[in-house]
This record gives sequence, structure tokens and C-alpha cells, in this order.
Amino acid sequence: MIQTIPSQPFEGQKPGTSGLRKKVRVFQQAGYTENFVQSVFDAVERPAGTTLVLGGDGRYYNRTAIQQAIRIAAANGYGKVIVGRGGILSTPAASHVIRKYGASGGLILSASHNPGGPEEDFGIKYNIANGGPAPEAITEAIYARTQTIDCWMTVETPDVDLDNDGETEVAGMMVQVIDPVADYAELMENLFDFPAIRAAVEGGFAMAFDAMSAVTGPYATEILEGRLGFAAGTVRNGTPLEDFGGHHPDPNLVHAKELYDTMMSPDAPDFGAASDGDGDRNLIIGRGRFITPSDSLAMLAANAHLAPGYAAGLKGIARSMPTSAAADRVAAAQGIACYETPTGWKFFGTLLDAGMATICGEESAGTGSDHVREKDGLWAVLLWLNILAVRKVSVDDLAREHWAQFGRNYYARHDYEAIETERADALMAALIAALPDLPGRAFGSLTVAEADSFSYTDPVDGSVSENQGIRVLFEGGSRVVFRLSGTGTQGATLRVYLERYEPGDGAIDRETPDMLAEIIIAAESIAGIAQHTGRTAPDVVT
Ligand code: VG1
Ligand code: CO
Repeated sequence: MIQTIPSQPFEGQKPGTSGLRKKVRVFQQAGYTENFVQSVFDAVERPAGTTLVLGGDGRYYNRTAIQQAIRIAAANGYGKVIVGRGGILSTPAASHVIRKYGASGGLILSASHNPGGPEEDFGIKYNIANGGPAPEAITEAIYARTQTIDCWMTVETPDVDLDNDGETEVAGMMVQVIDPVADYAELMENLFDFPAIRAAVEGGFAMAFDAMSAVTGPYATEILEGRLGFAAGTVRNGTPLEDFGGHHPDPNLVHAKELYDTMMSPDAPDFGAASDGDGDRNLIIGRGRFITPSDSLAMLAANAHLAPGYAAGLKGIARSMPTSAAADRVAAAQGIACYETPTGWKFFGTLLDAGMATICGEESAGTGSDHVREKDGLWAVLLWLNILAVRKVSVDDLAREHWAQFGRNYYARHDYEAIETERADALMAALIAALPDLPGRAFGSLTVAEADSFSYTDPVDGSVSENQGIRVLFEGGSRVVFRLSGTGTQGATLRVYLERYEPGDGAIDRETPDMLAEIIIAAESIAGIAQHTGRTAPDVVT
């Protein structure tokens, strides 16, 4: 019954910041997806007869890859596969399902905010038994296996019906199709004060949620409209589409512009939010007030105790290095630790498992807590709703009060996309070479205090991750960070992260571009972006 199919390694099956991401056409090559899935099963820890969770963001190729993975799992001795109906599981929901049902891990099929469709992107990510992304030691082992693999195993069986809940046997393995929303919705109801939010809604509080034709649609519709009583139509673009309607399911001011325009208009609802392809990112916009993800992390941390799930307070906060230091000030005020990790959710797992951090966040619109081991878009939205319902203030007032208390970290990220890889590498190499000479140099009124290549030693397991981005810290707390993206599928993407701190009694009510103008000029002088890449302006500013 089990078939062993001879194969040869494919180049480049190296997981990046968040799994293996390539063009659909690449995954469609004969044996490509199978090689990678087999390599995962060869490399990871999985007792015989264990359970695998399987689901994705519904993008093009999701169903094909799921049927392949089911057959390969059956041939490799899994006892059970739990799969979301329709092949759907948001990333945070998959993390929860892994934890709740004691699976040894899960395959999440997603390229997150990258566009979908036959000519666009697909991705596969493995999460371990704690529900979180595989740490680097495991992704390295998977990659090593892809370089030596010479066969993969499968079983011959018809496709499993993914559209009806229930159990099917596949070559001695059980496949259970579950409601992708139910477990997750129950978890949210346990963490947040749903009655308080419902009361606010009854009192006229209104919101707009853009699901961006991606995986969060069914979750948001059930929770926001179904359980919290928001008006029908609150969730826009709520049906997951294989190509996300031709858009990038990236909840930022560029790709969620319609929502932004709604929120800046005179008849805006009280609250606006969006999430990404796989449901782990969030965008928060109040009426007339955009909240940067870094600020959102800080504001949520400062107010989390208002939600029942966090009433006992926070054990610690963790943020990725390029995320602004706004959360650090909240941690200091609460007398708890703030950890600075490399980019990517996998670095939060040990801190969450060890009970050292409760809330984590990234500047890229990822926020989450120890309720799962992934960032969680709807969770962030619900925590905001809970806080607003209890405090009965507008987003704008909450933000102003926060800045007056803690000061404001003006922040923006400039992305230069699809640069030729050699040019991007040359830019980074030149930056690294220039590091020793930077301290003491002046750029306009800014003087460099310190400059380094960020290296992280995990405080729990001692593992070291080097070359995680170039930091240039100026006197007075302003900063610029340069790093190359690890999620793109075309050339290189240079990310330039800009930050300036103003104390609470300073200029906290200015426009971000004005406040960052000098740092932007300094970043160009330091990195020679135009000279190296030929680009004089970023493609995306978030
Ligand atoms: C980006 C973000 C990072 C995030 C990662 C995965 O990585 O910067 O913060 O964790 O995407 O998020 P990079 O290497 O391209 O900068 V998701 O929602 O795409 O899974
Ligand atoms: Co995502």
C-alpha cells in the first residue's frame, strides 16, 4: 500500500522568516511539494501514531497541497490528521488546534500577506507541538534533509472530502475534518469580556473590519457579527478567495487603503481593523487615527489587564528588534521585563513557554500573547474592542493619553521591493563594513551613538542567531534599522525602519513624515540606497 517514490533534491528549499515561500509554479513542479513535506516529516520529532494538524489560508493550490500532505502523512505513520473544513485554518487557529488536541505539530499552508493565484505565491510552514513556528534548529534540519532527500512516501487513495465535518480513514490513518472557527471562537470568548463589548455595540459603537478576501472572513463574521452583535456587513470582503480578489492581503495603509479612507472620512465608524492572508496580522485604525503596530503593542500592553484573560497582569513583554521601543516604556512602568528578539514569531516561543512574556509584537502588524504561539490578528482586534468598551474612550483619545504618559515613538518602515539580490547584498555588505566608523559621526543634527549587527542569544535555551539586521542608534533615542526580508519570492526586499522618540511633554502631536524627515536623510547617507539600488523612493511606506 505504501509507495516509495524516488526523488532528487531541489535547490532553495530553505525556510525563511516564516516557512518556505515560492511562486505557485515552483511548488507545482513534480515532486517539489512532496520533497519538502517528506523532509519535514523526516526531520521533526513525532512519536509513531501521533496527530498532525493541517490547514491553510485558502489560497490557490491549498487544496492540492492538503491532499498531497494527507497521503504523505498516512505513508509516514501518522495516526491522525486534523484538517479544517475546506482546508481552511487561520495561522492562530492552527496554533490553537495543535495545542488543544495535543498534536505533535502542524503544517500551515500559507504565504501570509503575499498575493495568491496561479502566478503568485504559495508557502508551507511547520509548527511544533507548542503550536509555534519551528525554531531555527528545526528549520535548519528540514533544509538539510531537503538537500539529501532521495525519495518520498505516499499511499494510493482517492482525495479526502474536505467539505464536510467528520472522520475518514486513509490507509489506516484517521482524517478528521473540523469546523475551523469553533475552537478558536471559544478561546476568544474565554479571554475577552464579550458582554462589555456587546453592551458597547448596543450603545451604538460601530466598526468596519476588512478581511481582505482572506482566511479571517469566517472567523470575523462568526465572532464580530455572530457573537458580538455588530451589524451585518461589518465584515467586508469576508469570503476567502483563492486569489484574494487580486489584491495583496496585506493589512497596511497601501493595501487596505479603502478601509483607511473610510476611517478618515467624516462618517467613519468608531473603529476599523483588517487582517492578512493567514489571519495573524492586524491593522488598527480609529476614527481619524491610525495606530502604528508598534504603538498598538504598547497600548495593548498598558491596558491588557482590562480583559479577563489578562486581569492578573503581564509577566513580561517581547518585541522584535525593528519594532519601536514604545513597549519598553510600558514594561518599565509596570516593572516587568521587555525582551528584544530577531524578526519572526519563532523567536517568541521559548519566552512564552517559559512564562517570561505574556504579550509579544512586531512592527509588521503582528501582535499576540501566550494564548497561542502565533501572532493573532483577531485577538488584537478583540483586545482593542475590550479595552475601548471598558474605558469608553475613542481610539484617538486613548492614543493621546498614552503618548502624554509614556512619550511618543514616531515610526515608519520604508520597503524597497524586488531589488536585484546582488545589489541588496552589496548594500548590506558595505553597511557592515562601515559599522566601526559610524559612532560619533554626525548626520544633520543627529549623531550616531552606536551601530551594530544585531545578534540574539535566546535567554531560555541559549541558542544564538546572528546577522539579524543593522542597527544605527542616534543620541537621544532615534534609530534606523536596515535588514533584508526573509519572506519575499522575487529578488530582495530592503526594509528600512525609522524611529524617533519624543517625551510626553514634547512634540507628541506632529505628523510622522515631518518628524522622521531628518532620519530618512541620514538613512540614505548611511546606506547609499540610491547608489546601490538605483531607487530614490521606497515602494511601500507603512
Ligand atoms: C515579515 C515581517 C516579520 C513577520 C514575517 C512573517 O518578515 O517583517 O515581522 O514575522 O513577515 O509574517 P520579513 O523577513 O519579510 O521582514 V507573516 O504574517 O508574513 O507570516
Ligand atoms: Co501572516
